[in-house]
Amino acid sequence: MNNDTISAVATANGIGSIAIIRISGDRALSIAKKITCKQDFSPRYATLTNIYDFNNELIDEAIVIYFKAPHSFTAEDVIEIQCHGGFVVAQSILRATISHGARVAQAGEFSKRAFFNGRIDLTQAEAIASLIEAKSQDAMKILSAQMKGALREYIENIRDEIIHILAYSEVAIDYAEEDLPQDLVMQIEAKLQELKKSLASTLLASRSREGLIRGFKVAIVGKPNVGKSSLLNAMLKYNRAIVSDIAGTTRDTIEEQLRIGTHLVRIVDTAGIREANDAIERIGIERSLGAIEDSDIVVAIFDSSREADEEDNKILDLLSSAKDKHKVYVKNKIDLEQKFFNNEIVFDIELNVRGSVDALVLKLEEIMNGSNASDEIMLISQRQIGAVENALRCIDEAFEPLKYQELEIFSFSLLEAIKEIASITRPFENDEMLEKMFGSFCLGK
Ligand SMILES: Nc1nc2c(ncn2[C@@H]2O[C@H](COP(=O)(O)OP(=O)(O)O)[C@@H](O)[C@H]2O)c(=O)[nH]1
Ligand SMILES: [Mg+2]
Repeated sequence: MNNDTISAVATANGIGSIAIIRISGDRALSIAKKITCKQDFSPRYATLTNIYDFNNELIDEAIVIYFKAPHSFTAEDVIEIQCHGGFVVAQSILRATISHGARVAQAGEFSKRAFFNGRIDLTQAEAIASLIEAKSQDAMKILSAQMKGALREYIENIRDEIIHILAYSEVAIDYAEEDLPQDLVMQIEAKLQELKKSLASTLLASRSREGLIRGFKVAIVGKPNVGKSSLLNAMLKYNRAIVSDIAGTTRDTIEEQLRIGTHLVRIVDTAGIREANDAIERIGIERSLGAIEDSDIVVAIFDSSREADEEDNKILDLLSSAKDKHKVYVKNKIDLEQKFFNNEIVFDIELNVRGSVDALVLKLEEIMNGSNASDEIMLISQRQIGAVENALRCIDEAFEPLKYQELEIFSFSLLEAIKEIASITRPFENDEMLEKMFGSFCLGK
């Protein structure tokens, strides 16, 4: 049990009608009594009470709720104070709790205590952290299911299945003269294939739905003067970027946020990609290439009023090397005389940016919705993805020794796979990783 008591303002820093201060630890209740001058609090009851500072001067009238250990988020004694919002009140109450012996919590420290006290596992902690930053309703659905333990259940189920197989192998090793019966070997092999398939499809689904969690990023790319900035402006419905017929007008990337359907999307207008002599333009072009790299969806625009040339082909090459991105090919300026012919391109959308861009917006929405596959199990962090990749490798390595009945090696590979899988929910020992993970949390969460 941690014997120091932590305190933090749990709500965002800004103007709002209420703010919440959270205190957790052995002294939470006694601090609450001191700052309210109350004799006691009943667990789970909301009490309207005055709050006083260290010199007994009134700070605010607030609601205090006592969550008695272990029935609280951290499994410790927790006090929540709902006071008036704004910049001053919550900070004054925080100071009062500190003057009575609490210490200011570090980022993520409440969640960290919840983890160490066994209230939540790491998938749940990560889901809470991501839920706070969720960019779409679909993301919210997945994350709230994971907060309730959906991913943990899936992962623990896989872990148990491997442990089960390991048990057979260990028994056979103990009775060294005997090989595993052939039909059992086949059953184990089939089971391992099944687990492998399940993990691989979760991995694939998670990768293609990455944008769902952190928000989709759309990069608009193309040669200079094809209408990229005009498209950004049309989507935003105001003139954000400078549009001109001078090639090379947009020299830097411009990023804006936009709501499409239920998604909050970051959309990036880029400098036109061409061979440039100008140093600044070249830097802009480098950034355009970076924007493709960072994006989930690339919108590639071509100007249909000009003849196709070598530079269009270069852009096509560039796009074909960006393999794991969704790509949308747009033919622009269809209001002008058509001179662009290139058999390699199958256009998804044809438009005149000065008219309506609704068709493109619909197409983007379709792609983003399509990323929301039916099953809701999804790995939501690089940490989780890395562990599943490692586990898959260990499972792969297990097939060969199984075939030749080298059971010690087989067991070793399974054990490694189990460790990797277990690390997703509750690693055995890895303080450094935990510090890093919880450090990225917000205060008071
Ligand atoms: N007629 C016509 N002109 C367009 C269309 N889209 C863009 N333009 C014009 O093409 C020029 C270049 O547009 P801009 O958006 O700056 O291109 P960017 O360099 O790709 O960002 C400007 O003069 C625009 O007004 C279109 O669909 N039809
Ligand atoms: Mg531009």
